[in-house]
Amino acid sequence: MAKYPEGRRRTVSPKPKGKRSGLEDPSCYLLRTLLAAKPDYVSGSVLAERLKMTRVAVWGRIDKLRSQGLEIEAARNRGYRLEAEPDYFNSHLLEAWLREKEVVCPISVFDSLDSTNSEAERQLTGGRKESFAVISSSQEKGRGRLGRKWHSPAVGNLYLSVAFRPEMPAMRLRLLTLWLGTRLCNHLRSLSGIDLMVKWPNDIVVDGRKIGGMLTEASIDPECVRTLVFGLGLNVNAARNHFPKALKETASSLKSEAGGNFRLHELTAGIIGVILKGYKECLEKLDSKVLKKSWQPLDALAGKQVIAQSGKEKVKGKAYGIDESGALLIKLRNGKIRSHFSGDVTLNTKR
Ligand code: BT5
Repeated sequence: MAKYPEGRRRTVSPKPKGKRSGLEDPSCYLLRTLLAAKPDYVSGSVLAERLKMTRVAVWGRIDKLRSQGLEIEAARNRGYRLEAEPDYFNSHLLEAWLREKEVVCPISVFDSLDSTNSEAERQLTGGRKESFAVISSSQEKGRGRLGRKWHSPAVGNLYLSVAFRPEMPAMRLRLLTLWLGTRLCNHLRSLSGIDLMVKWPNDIVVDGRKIGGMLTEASIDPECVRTLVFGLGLNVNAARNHFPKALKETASSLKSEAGGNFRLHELTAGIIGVILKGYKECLEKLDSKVLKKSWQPLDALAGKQVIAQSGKEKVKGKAYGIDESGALLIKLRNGKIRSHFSGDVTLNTKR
């Protein structure tokens, strides 16, 4: 449970951002009102007036939200206050945070799925047209690249996919993952204070431990990207003992690094905003020089001895940043620079 700070008494409750549209679910508006007042209480009569319902109906809504895991305190003569949010996704609270942050994106929220990327693909195949996001509190078949698994237990982590129909040249795909990697890394650095870095091509790491992984999947026809699913797995509130033995030394979470829980819904709404903005930038105006410049200060491999593997080919040398196509540059012993376009890179510790 991520707690909200303690409150005090205030007579006028601030209103949530923006007007309430007819389409907004009353529970979402109720939560937005509590969030806007944070850390103070909002009286039952103010809620009743704003939601245009009776105090008894407000109480009924609050009770339902409580049964979904939200800790809403009721105090005599003060009203209601959101105390804490659960470590699994609640669609009303996520919607409330998206609206608070003015992020517009339809979202499907699940307790459990095979894979959020697979669900996004199914919805695209089913004809869904506009961009949308899929979130699940856990995944049974979370996947990484090259048929690898993404460990996805229900422990307050983020498993997210955002689907687009971009009509963009296939060449831009590699740039998109790298660009979103830098945008997400910078965003998470500023809100967590952790020195996160990007590891080519799709990892978010700290001191060599992996905190997040990105998986971009697309249908291409023949030069143009038709549908695109950007998947992000981010270890948010997982504790060390939530990782299997094989990942204990190589994986970490925001919570383990920062030493405290993160509010999953607020964090997720911000991340979706960053992905939508970064995607638009990539589609409309991303210049590869700008990408190189953003990548450089975050590059976890820069100047390190690495082994890059693509299929059967192995290349050893010093990582030298990325080129304008997004390929990893490796300086060989003989001084020549090689571009590495796909596959894996590991640190070469035996030299
Ligand atoms: C990735 O693949 O890093 C991309 C992972 C993308 C996962 C998201 S979750 C939402 C969406 N839906 C999906 O089904 N997938 C996406 P790759 O570079 O291949 O790295 C996979 C490797 O990371 C594994 O072989 C493990 O070594 C390691 N790993 C697996 N789970 C991990 C975790 N939770 N934290 C840290 N490392 C992990």
